[in-house]
Amino acid sequence: MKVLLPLVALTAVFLAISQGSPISAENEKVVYCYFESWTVYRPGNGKFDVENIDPSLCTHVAFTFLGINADGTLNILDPWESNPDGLNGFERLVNLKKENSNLKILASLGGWNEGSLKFSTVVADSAKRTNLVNSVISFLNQYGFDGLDFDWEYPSRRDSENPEDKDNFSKMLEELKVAFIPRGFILSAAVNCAKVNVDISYNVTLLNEYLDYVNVMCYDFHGEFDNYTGHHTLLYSSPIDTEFNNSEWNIDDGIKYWLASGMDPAKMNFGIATYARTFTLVDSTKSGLYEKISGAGIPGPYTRIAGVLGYNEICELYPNRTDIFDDVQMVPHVVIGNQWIGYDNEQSIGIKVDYALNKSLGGFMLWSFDTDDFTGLCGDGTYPLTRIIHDKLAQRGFTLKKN
Ligand SMILES: *[C@@H]1O[C@H](CO)[C@@H](O)[C@H](O)[C@H]1NC(C)=O
Ligand SMILES: *[C@@H]1O[C@H](CO)[C@@H](O)[C@H](O)[C@H]1NC(C)=O
Ligand SMILES: *[C@@H]1O[C@H](CO)[C@@H](O)[C@H](O)[C@H]1NC(C)=O
Ligand SMILES: *[C@@H]1O[C@H](CO)[C@@H](O)[C@H](O)[C@H]1NC(C)=O
Ligand SMILES: *[C@@H]1O[C@H](CO)[C@@H](O)[C@H](O)[C@H]1NC(C)=O
Ligand SMILES: CC(=O)N[C@H]1CO[C@H](CO)[C@@H](O)[C@@H]1O
Repeated sequence: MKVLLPLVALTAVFLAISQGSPISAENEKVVYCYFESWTVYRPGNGKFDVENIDPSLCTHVAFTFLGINADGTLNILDPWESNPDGLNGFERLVNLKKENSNLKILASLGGWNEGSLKFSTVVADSAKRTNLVNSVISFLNQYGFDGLDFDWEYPSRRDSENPEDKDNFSKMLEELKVAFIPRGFILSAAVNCAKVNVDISYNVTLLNEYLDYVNVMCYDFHGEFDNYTGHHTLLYSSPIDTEFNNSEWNIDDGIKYWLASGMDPAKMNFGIATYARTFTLVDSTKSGLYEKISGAGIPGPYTRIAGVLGYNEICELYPNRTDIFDDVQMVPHVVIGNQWIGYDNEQSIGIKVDYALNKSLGGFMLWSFDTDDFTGLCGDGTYPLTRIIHDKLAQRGFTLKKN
């Protein structure tokens, strides 16, 4: 297989496919759902498996995560969950297409735990890049997936501060795209939302050229990794953010910067979080923003990670909670004893959906639908948060993208 086409040929291929371009019609929107494969090991009501996915609620489902080996080949991180001699997760996932022929199934490579350095090493080396392209193509063909989602967190950051990551990542995506075009595979990436991080990690012009979608991770702005309370999905900054020199540390500034940098709005999926970031307050009577914390909030029964709670855990643990809605940041939090819980409810998701539609974005990404109330135990039906997206789309005259 010849991977490296000259640029002229690449341009010609792009022109040739512009007719069947993956970009949605104006009134069609994407709902791109991430499936966290490790949720099959969650206990009790939190256990989420492939069959819990409602394929009618998504246009795309991405399996998370595949890893990467030092030579650039793919690494199946949990062969027991994925393979036919175990739980056969890949095949069962692809079988969802039988229930919704419009559904596309992608495999997501990377994620937080895979780190940054391994990717930095692979994309810097032409032979390793070729290994990755070949390994991805053979994986997609073998399991019947429709494409790859590249989730490198993050080029030129964390355990790799190599400034060349950014350009090498573009090169990697170009080579994947060239190999994908004749095969009809989809190429997306999950990207950081924060304005100050965009130029460090991404050449937006080139990402816009090579990617079918960018899934903008509009979350994790604050968390127990700070030493104070803050909302992780704040849409806008409030005056106190300005006081703490965080006036551009919010979703709105990030989305506007992606757009100003040249990303086609039709390719952007606005990331909606169905989980909270939580804190333990030093003094439960001091529960505003930027108040002292002693650490992460207590873990939930299903996600079992300090500092995080799924919406399903919040609504089950605290059915009588009172949301405190910040009318400037446009997000709710609850305070229960010394626990400070910043999350999204039906109101704040509705506002975010309107925001994204007002900006003509191509659709929405969900991280993740296994922490929505997928069982409907909390009394608002199954997937109450995900359904807000669908209700809003219908109200405003949009339909789901036809793949
Ligand atoms: C992106 O890459 C192109 C082509 O290499 C280059 O001309 C441009 O300056 C780069 N932009 C940024 C912001 O790095
Ligand atoms: C914000 O930045 C200004 C100017 O650099 C500095 O004087 C001030 O201490 C900073 N405030 C906080 C809360 O960090
Ligand atoms: C957090 O840490 C910074 C730097 O050590 C300090 O200036 C600030 O006062 C701390 N904030 C809180 C709320 O404890
Ligand atoms: C929530 O309120 C209902 C109705 O008032 C009550 O029956 C229930 O015990 C409360 N649940 C909790 C966990 O406080
Ligand atoms: C979206 O646009 C409508 C109509 O202009 C406006 O009323 C609404 O406030 C906007 N919402 C957001 C979140 O931008
Ligand atoms: C294709 C490309 O841009 N390759 C560069 C990747 O990074 C290394 C250094 O880490 C450069 O030497 C390459 O030119």
